[in-house]
Amino acid sequence: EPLIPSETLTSFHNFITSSNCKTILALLGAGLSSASGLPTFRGSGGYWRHYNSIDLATPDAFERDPGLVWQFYSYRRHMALAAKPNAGHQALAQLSHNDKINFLTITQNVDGLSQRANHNSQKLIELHGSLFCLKCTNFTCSYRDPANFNDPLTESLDASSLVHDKDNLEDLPFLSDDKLPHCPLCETGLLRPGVVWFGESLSWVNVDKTDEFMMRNHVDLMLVIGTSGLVWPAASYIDIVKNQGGKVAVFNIEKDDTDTESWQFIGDCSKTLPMALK
Ligand code: BJW
Repeated sequence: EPLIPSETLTSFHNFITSSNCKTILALLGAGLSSASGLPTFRGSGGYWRHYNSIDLATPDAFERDPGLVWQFYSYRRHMALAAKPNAGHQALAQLSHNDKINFLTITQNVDGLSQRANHNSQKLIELHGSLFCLKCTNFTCSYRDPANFNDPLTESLDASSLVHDKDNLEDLPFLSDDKLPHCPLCETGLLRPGVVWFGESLSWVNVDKTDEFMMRNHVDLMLVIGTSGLVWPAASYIDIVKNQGGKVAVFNIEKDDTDTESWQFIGDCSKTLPMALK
């Protein structure tokens, strides 16, 4: 059990239940799903086999070796489908159904675990897309499948052989394009995961929805959950809230010594979130 000082819990409870706390924005990162067994991006868990996850999450990597990147994402789809939402996802989902609070969750996670915890879908933005969305890479084709849960996607992408073992230096099989999923609409384009890679634009619909929420409401409280806060523009929302005088509560397994937050809940957020939101 994480040890949260009782003053922290009390002052947080007092604020969140007060009439000064009408609007809450939550920003989620990989740390929230780590208690569900899914690896984070940075730190010791950030490797898939001997590849750095960050290096595989780029358009360059896909262009260079789509078979390798597809094997990485097939493994991630398989793992996410096998994982279960944890008590942290559930506590947030519960908050999302509280009609007395103006609430929005921006998740950077692509694993679908918030949805499966029954988070209010009107109040959930998947800023970095979804593992279960497929898009055609052909610029002239608009094909998009927002919810494809097939596992495996093709015979060659059977994830049961794609283990997460950072010491595994054994080469993966090279997969030529004909072994990878193709677009059913244009029939020529390779499909790709519908996630946002580095250097790519986020969906304007998602960015606009977030901006609108922040413009229309004064965010009284922001919950920053299991994220390193390094990736833009997700991280910029924290500064916007701070600059507007909103309070920030950070839920992270690591202590932030440069802390200027209103509250810091140090520990596994699948435990600290339910304690704080109880
Ligand atoms: C626990 C825990 C437990 C562990 N309990 N805690 C301006 C300034 C600087 C840079 C840029 C800039 N503009 C653009 C850039 C470039 C780039 C960027 O931000 N680079 C920085 C790294 C410097 N940004 C982009 O390229 C973005 N695109 C863009 O800006 O386009 C312009 C545009 C903007 C707006 C509209 C239109 C156009 C795109 C960024 C896409 C990021 N994509 C990825 C991959 C997604 C697909 C996939 O999943 O494979 O998203 S990268 C990766 O990082 C993934 C994550 O969502 C994201 C954030 O990581 P996260 O979630 O924070 O995870 P970790 O591992 O970093 O941290 C885990 C945390 O949890 C740690 O703190 C742990 O301590 C903690 N933890 N266990 C509580 N149990």
